[in-house]
Amino acid sequence: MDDPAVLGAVLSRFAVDFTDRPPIAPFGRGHVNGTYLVRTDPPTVLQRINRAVFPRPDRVAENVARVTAYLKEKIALDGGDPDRETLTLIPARETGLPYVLFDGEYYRLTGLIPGAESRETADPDALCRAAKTFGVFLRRLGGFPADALHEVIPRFHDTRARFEQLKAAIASDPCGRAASVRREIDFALAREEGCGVIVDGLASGEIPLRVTHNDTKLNNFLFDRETGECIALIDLDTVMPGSLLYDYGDALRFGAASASEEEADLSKVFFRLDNIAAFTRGFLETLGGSLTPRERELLPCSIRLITLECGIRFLTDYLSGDVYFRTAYPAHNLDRARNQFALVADIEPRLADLARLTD
Ligand code: GN1
Ligand code: MG
Repeated sequence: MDDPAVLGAVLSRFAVDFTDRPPIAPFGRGHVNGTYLVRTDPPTVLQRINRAVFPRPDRVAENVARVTAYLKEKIALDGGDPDRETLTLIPARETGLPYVLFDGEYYRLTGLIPGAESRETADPDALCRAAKTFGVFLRRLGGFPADALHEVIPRFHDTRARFEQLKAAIASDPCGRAASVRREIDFALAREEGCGVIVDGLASGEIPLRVTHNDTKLNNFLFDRETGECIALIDLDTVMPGSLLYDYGDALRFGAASASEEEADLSKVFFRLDNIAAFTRGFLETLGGSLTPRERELLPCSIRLITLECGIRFLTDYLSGDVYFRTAYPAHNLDRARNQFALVADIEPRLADLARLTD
């Protein structure tokens, strides 16, 4: 946890009123930023943006400010509730900027959406609702000018580049861990062929470049605690031009898994086809009409590809000494990589079945 005195001082720089200094406690399950729930009235969420992951946190905050302003207009036009269906950034009191720079670190404050919860697992109905929220999110961003966005992490979902980063980590092996994870390395390297299918499609124009979310794991969706309705897709740090295939696949990588990304008992880790089917139904209902034939064709492969990519990123970070994802124990990233590779192995023989869902 960050120093509470620092967090308190940071909080006082945002345009939020409180009398007694409100309690601040760790919040959520993100692997990257420091996230805190602040008991202001109404409650807010304070985040320290991870500088190692985002070299220009000011640009991350600017992107989020632009995207949320745009979404709020669209939500209002749709007759929705702009305070509930996307994030609301609270500006800094003096500068009006969507972040506070304090002692070299960047912080931002957002309103907590009332009555909402995030989930680590979901049943098919909830996934279908999440898919519709995702489809509406992409549709609302359909006219957003892509050149108004900073590319906060270049080549974020470029699976070929992720393989190169893995190979570099194997070659430099800074922690001497490579020899002990030969099996996982071999699993990944055996799957390099074809890993550029989405990036190549983007380059050739067969797959349209859209403004996408890029981190659609289930716990970035908010559900109404009472009704179970899916309200919003949050964590907008990585909204950048990309392919919706990575978003579709990533939502299922996490949401259709039988167990969490943190599960180390691999006998519990597999894909639930009912979850994949339900999400796909909601997704196609909302967005199906705007997919190109190539996008539709690649939907099943995208689940496998993003899961492989995520496993590769965890393995690369394990080899590199756990410098990117927050870890709770020494083999944490290795366990996460094994978990993702178990999902890949599970889905590979079932890709033909999945093709039937998207025909
Ligand atoms: C990170 O920060 P968080 O937990 O929302 C990562 C995603 C990974 C995810 C794996 C900026 O997301 O790309 O899929 O962990 N975000 C970044 O859980 O790298
Ligand atoms: Mg994120």
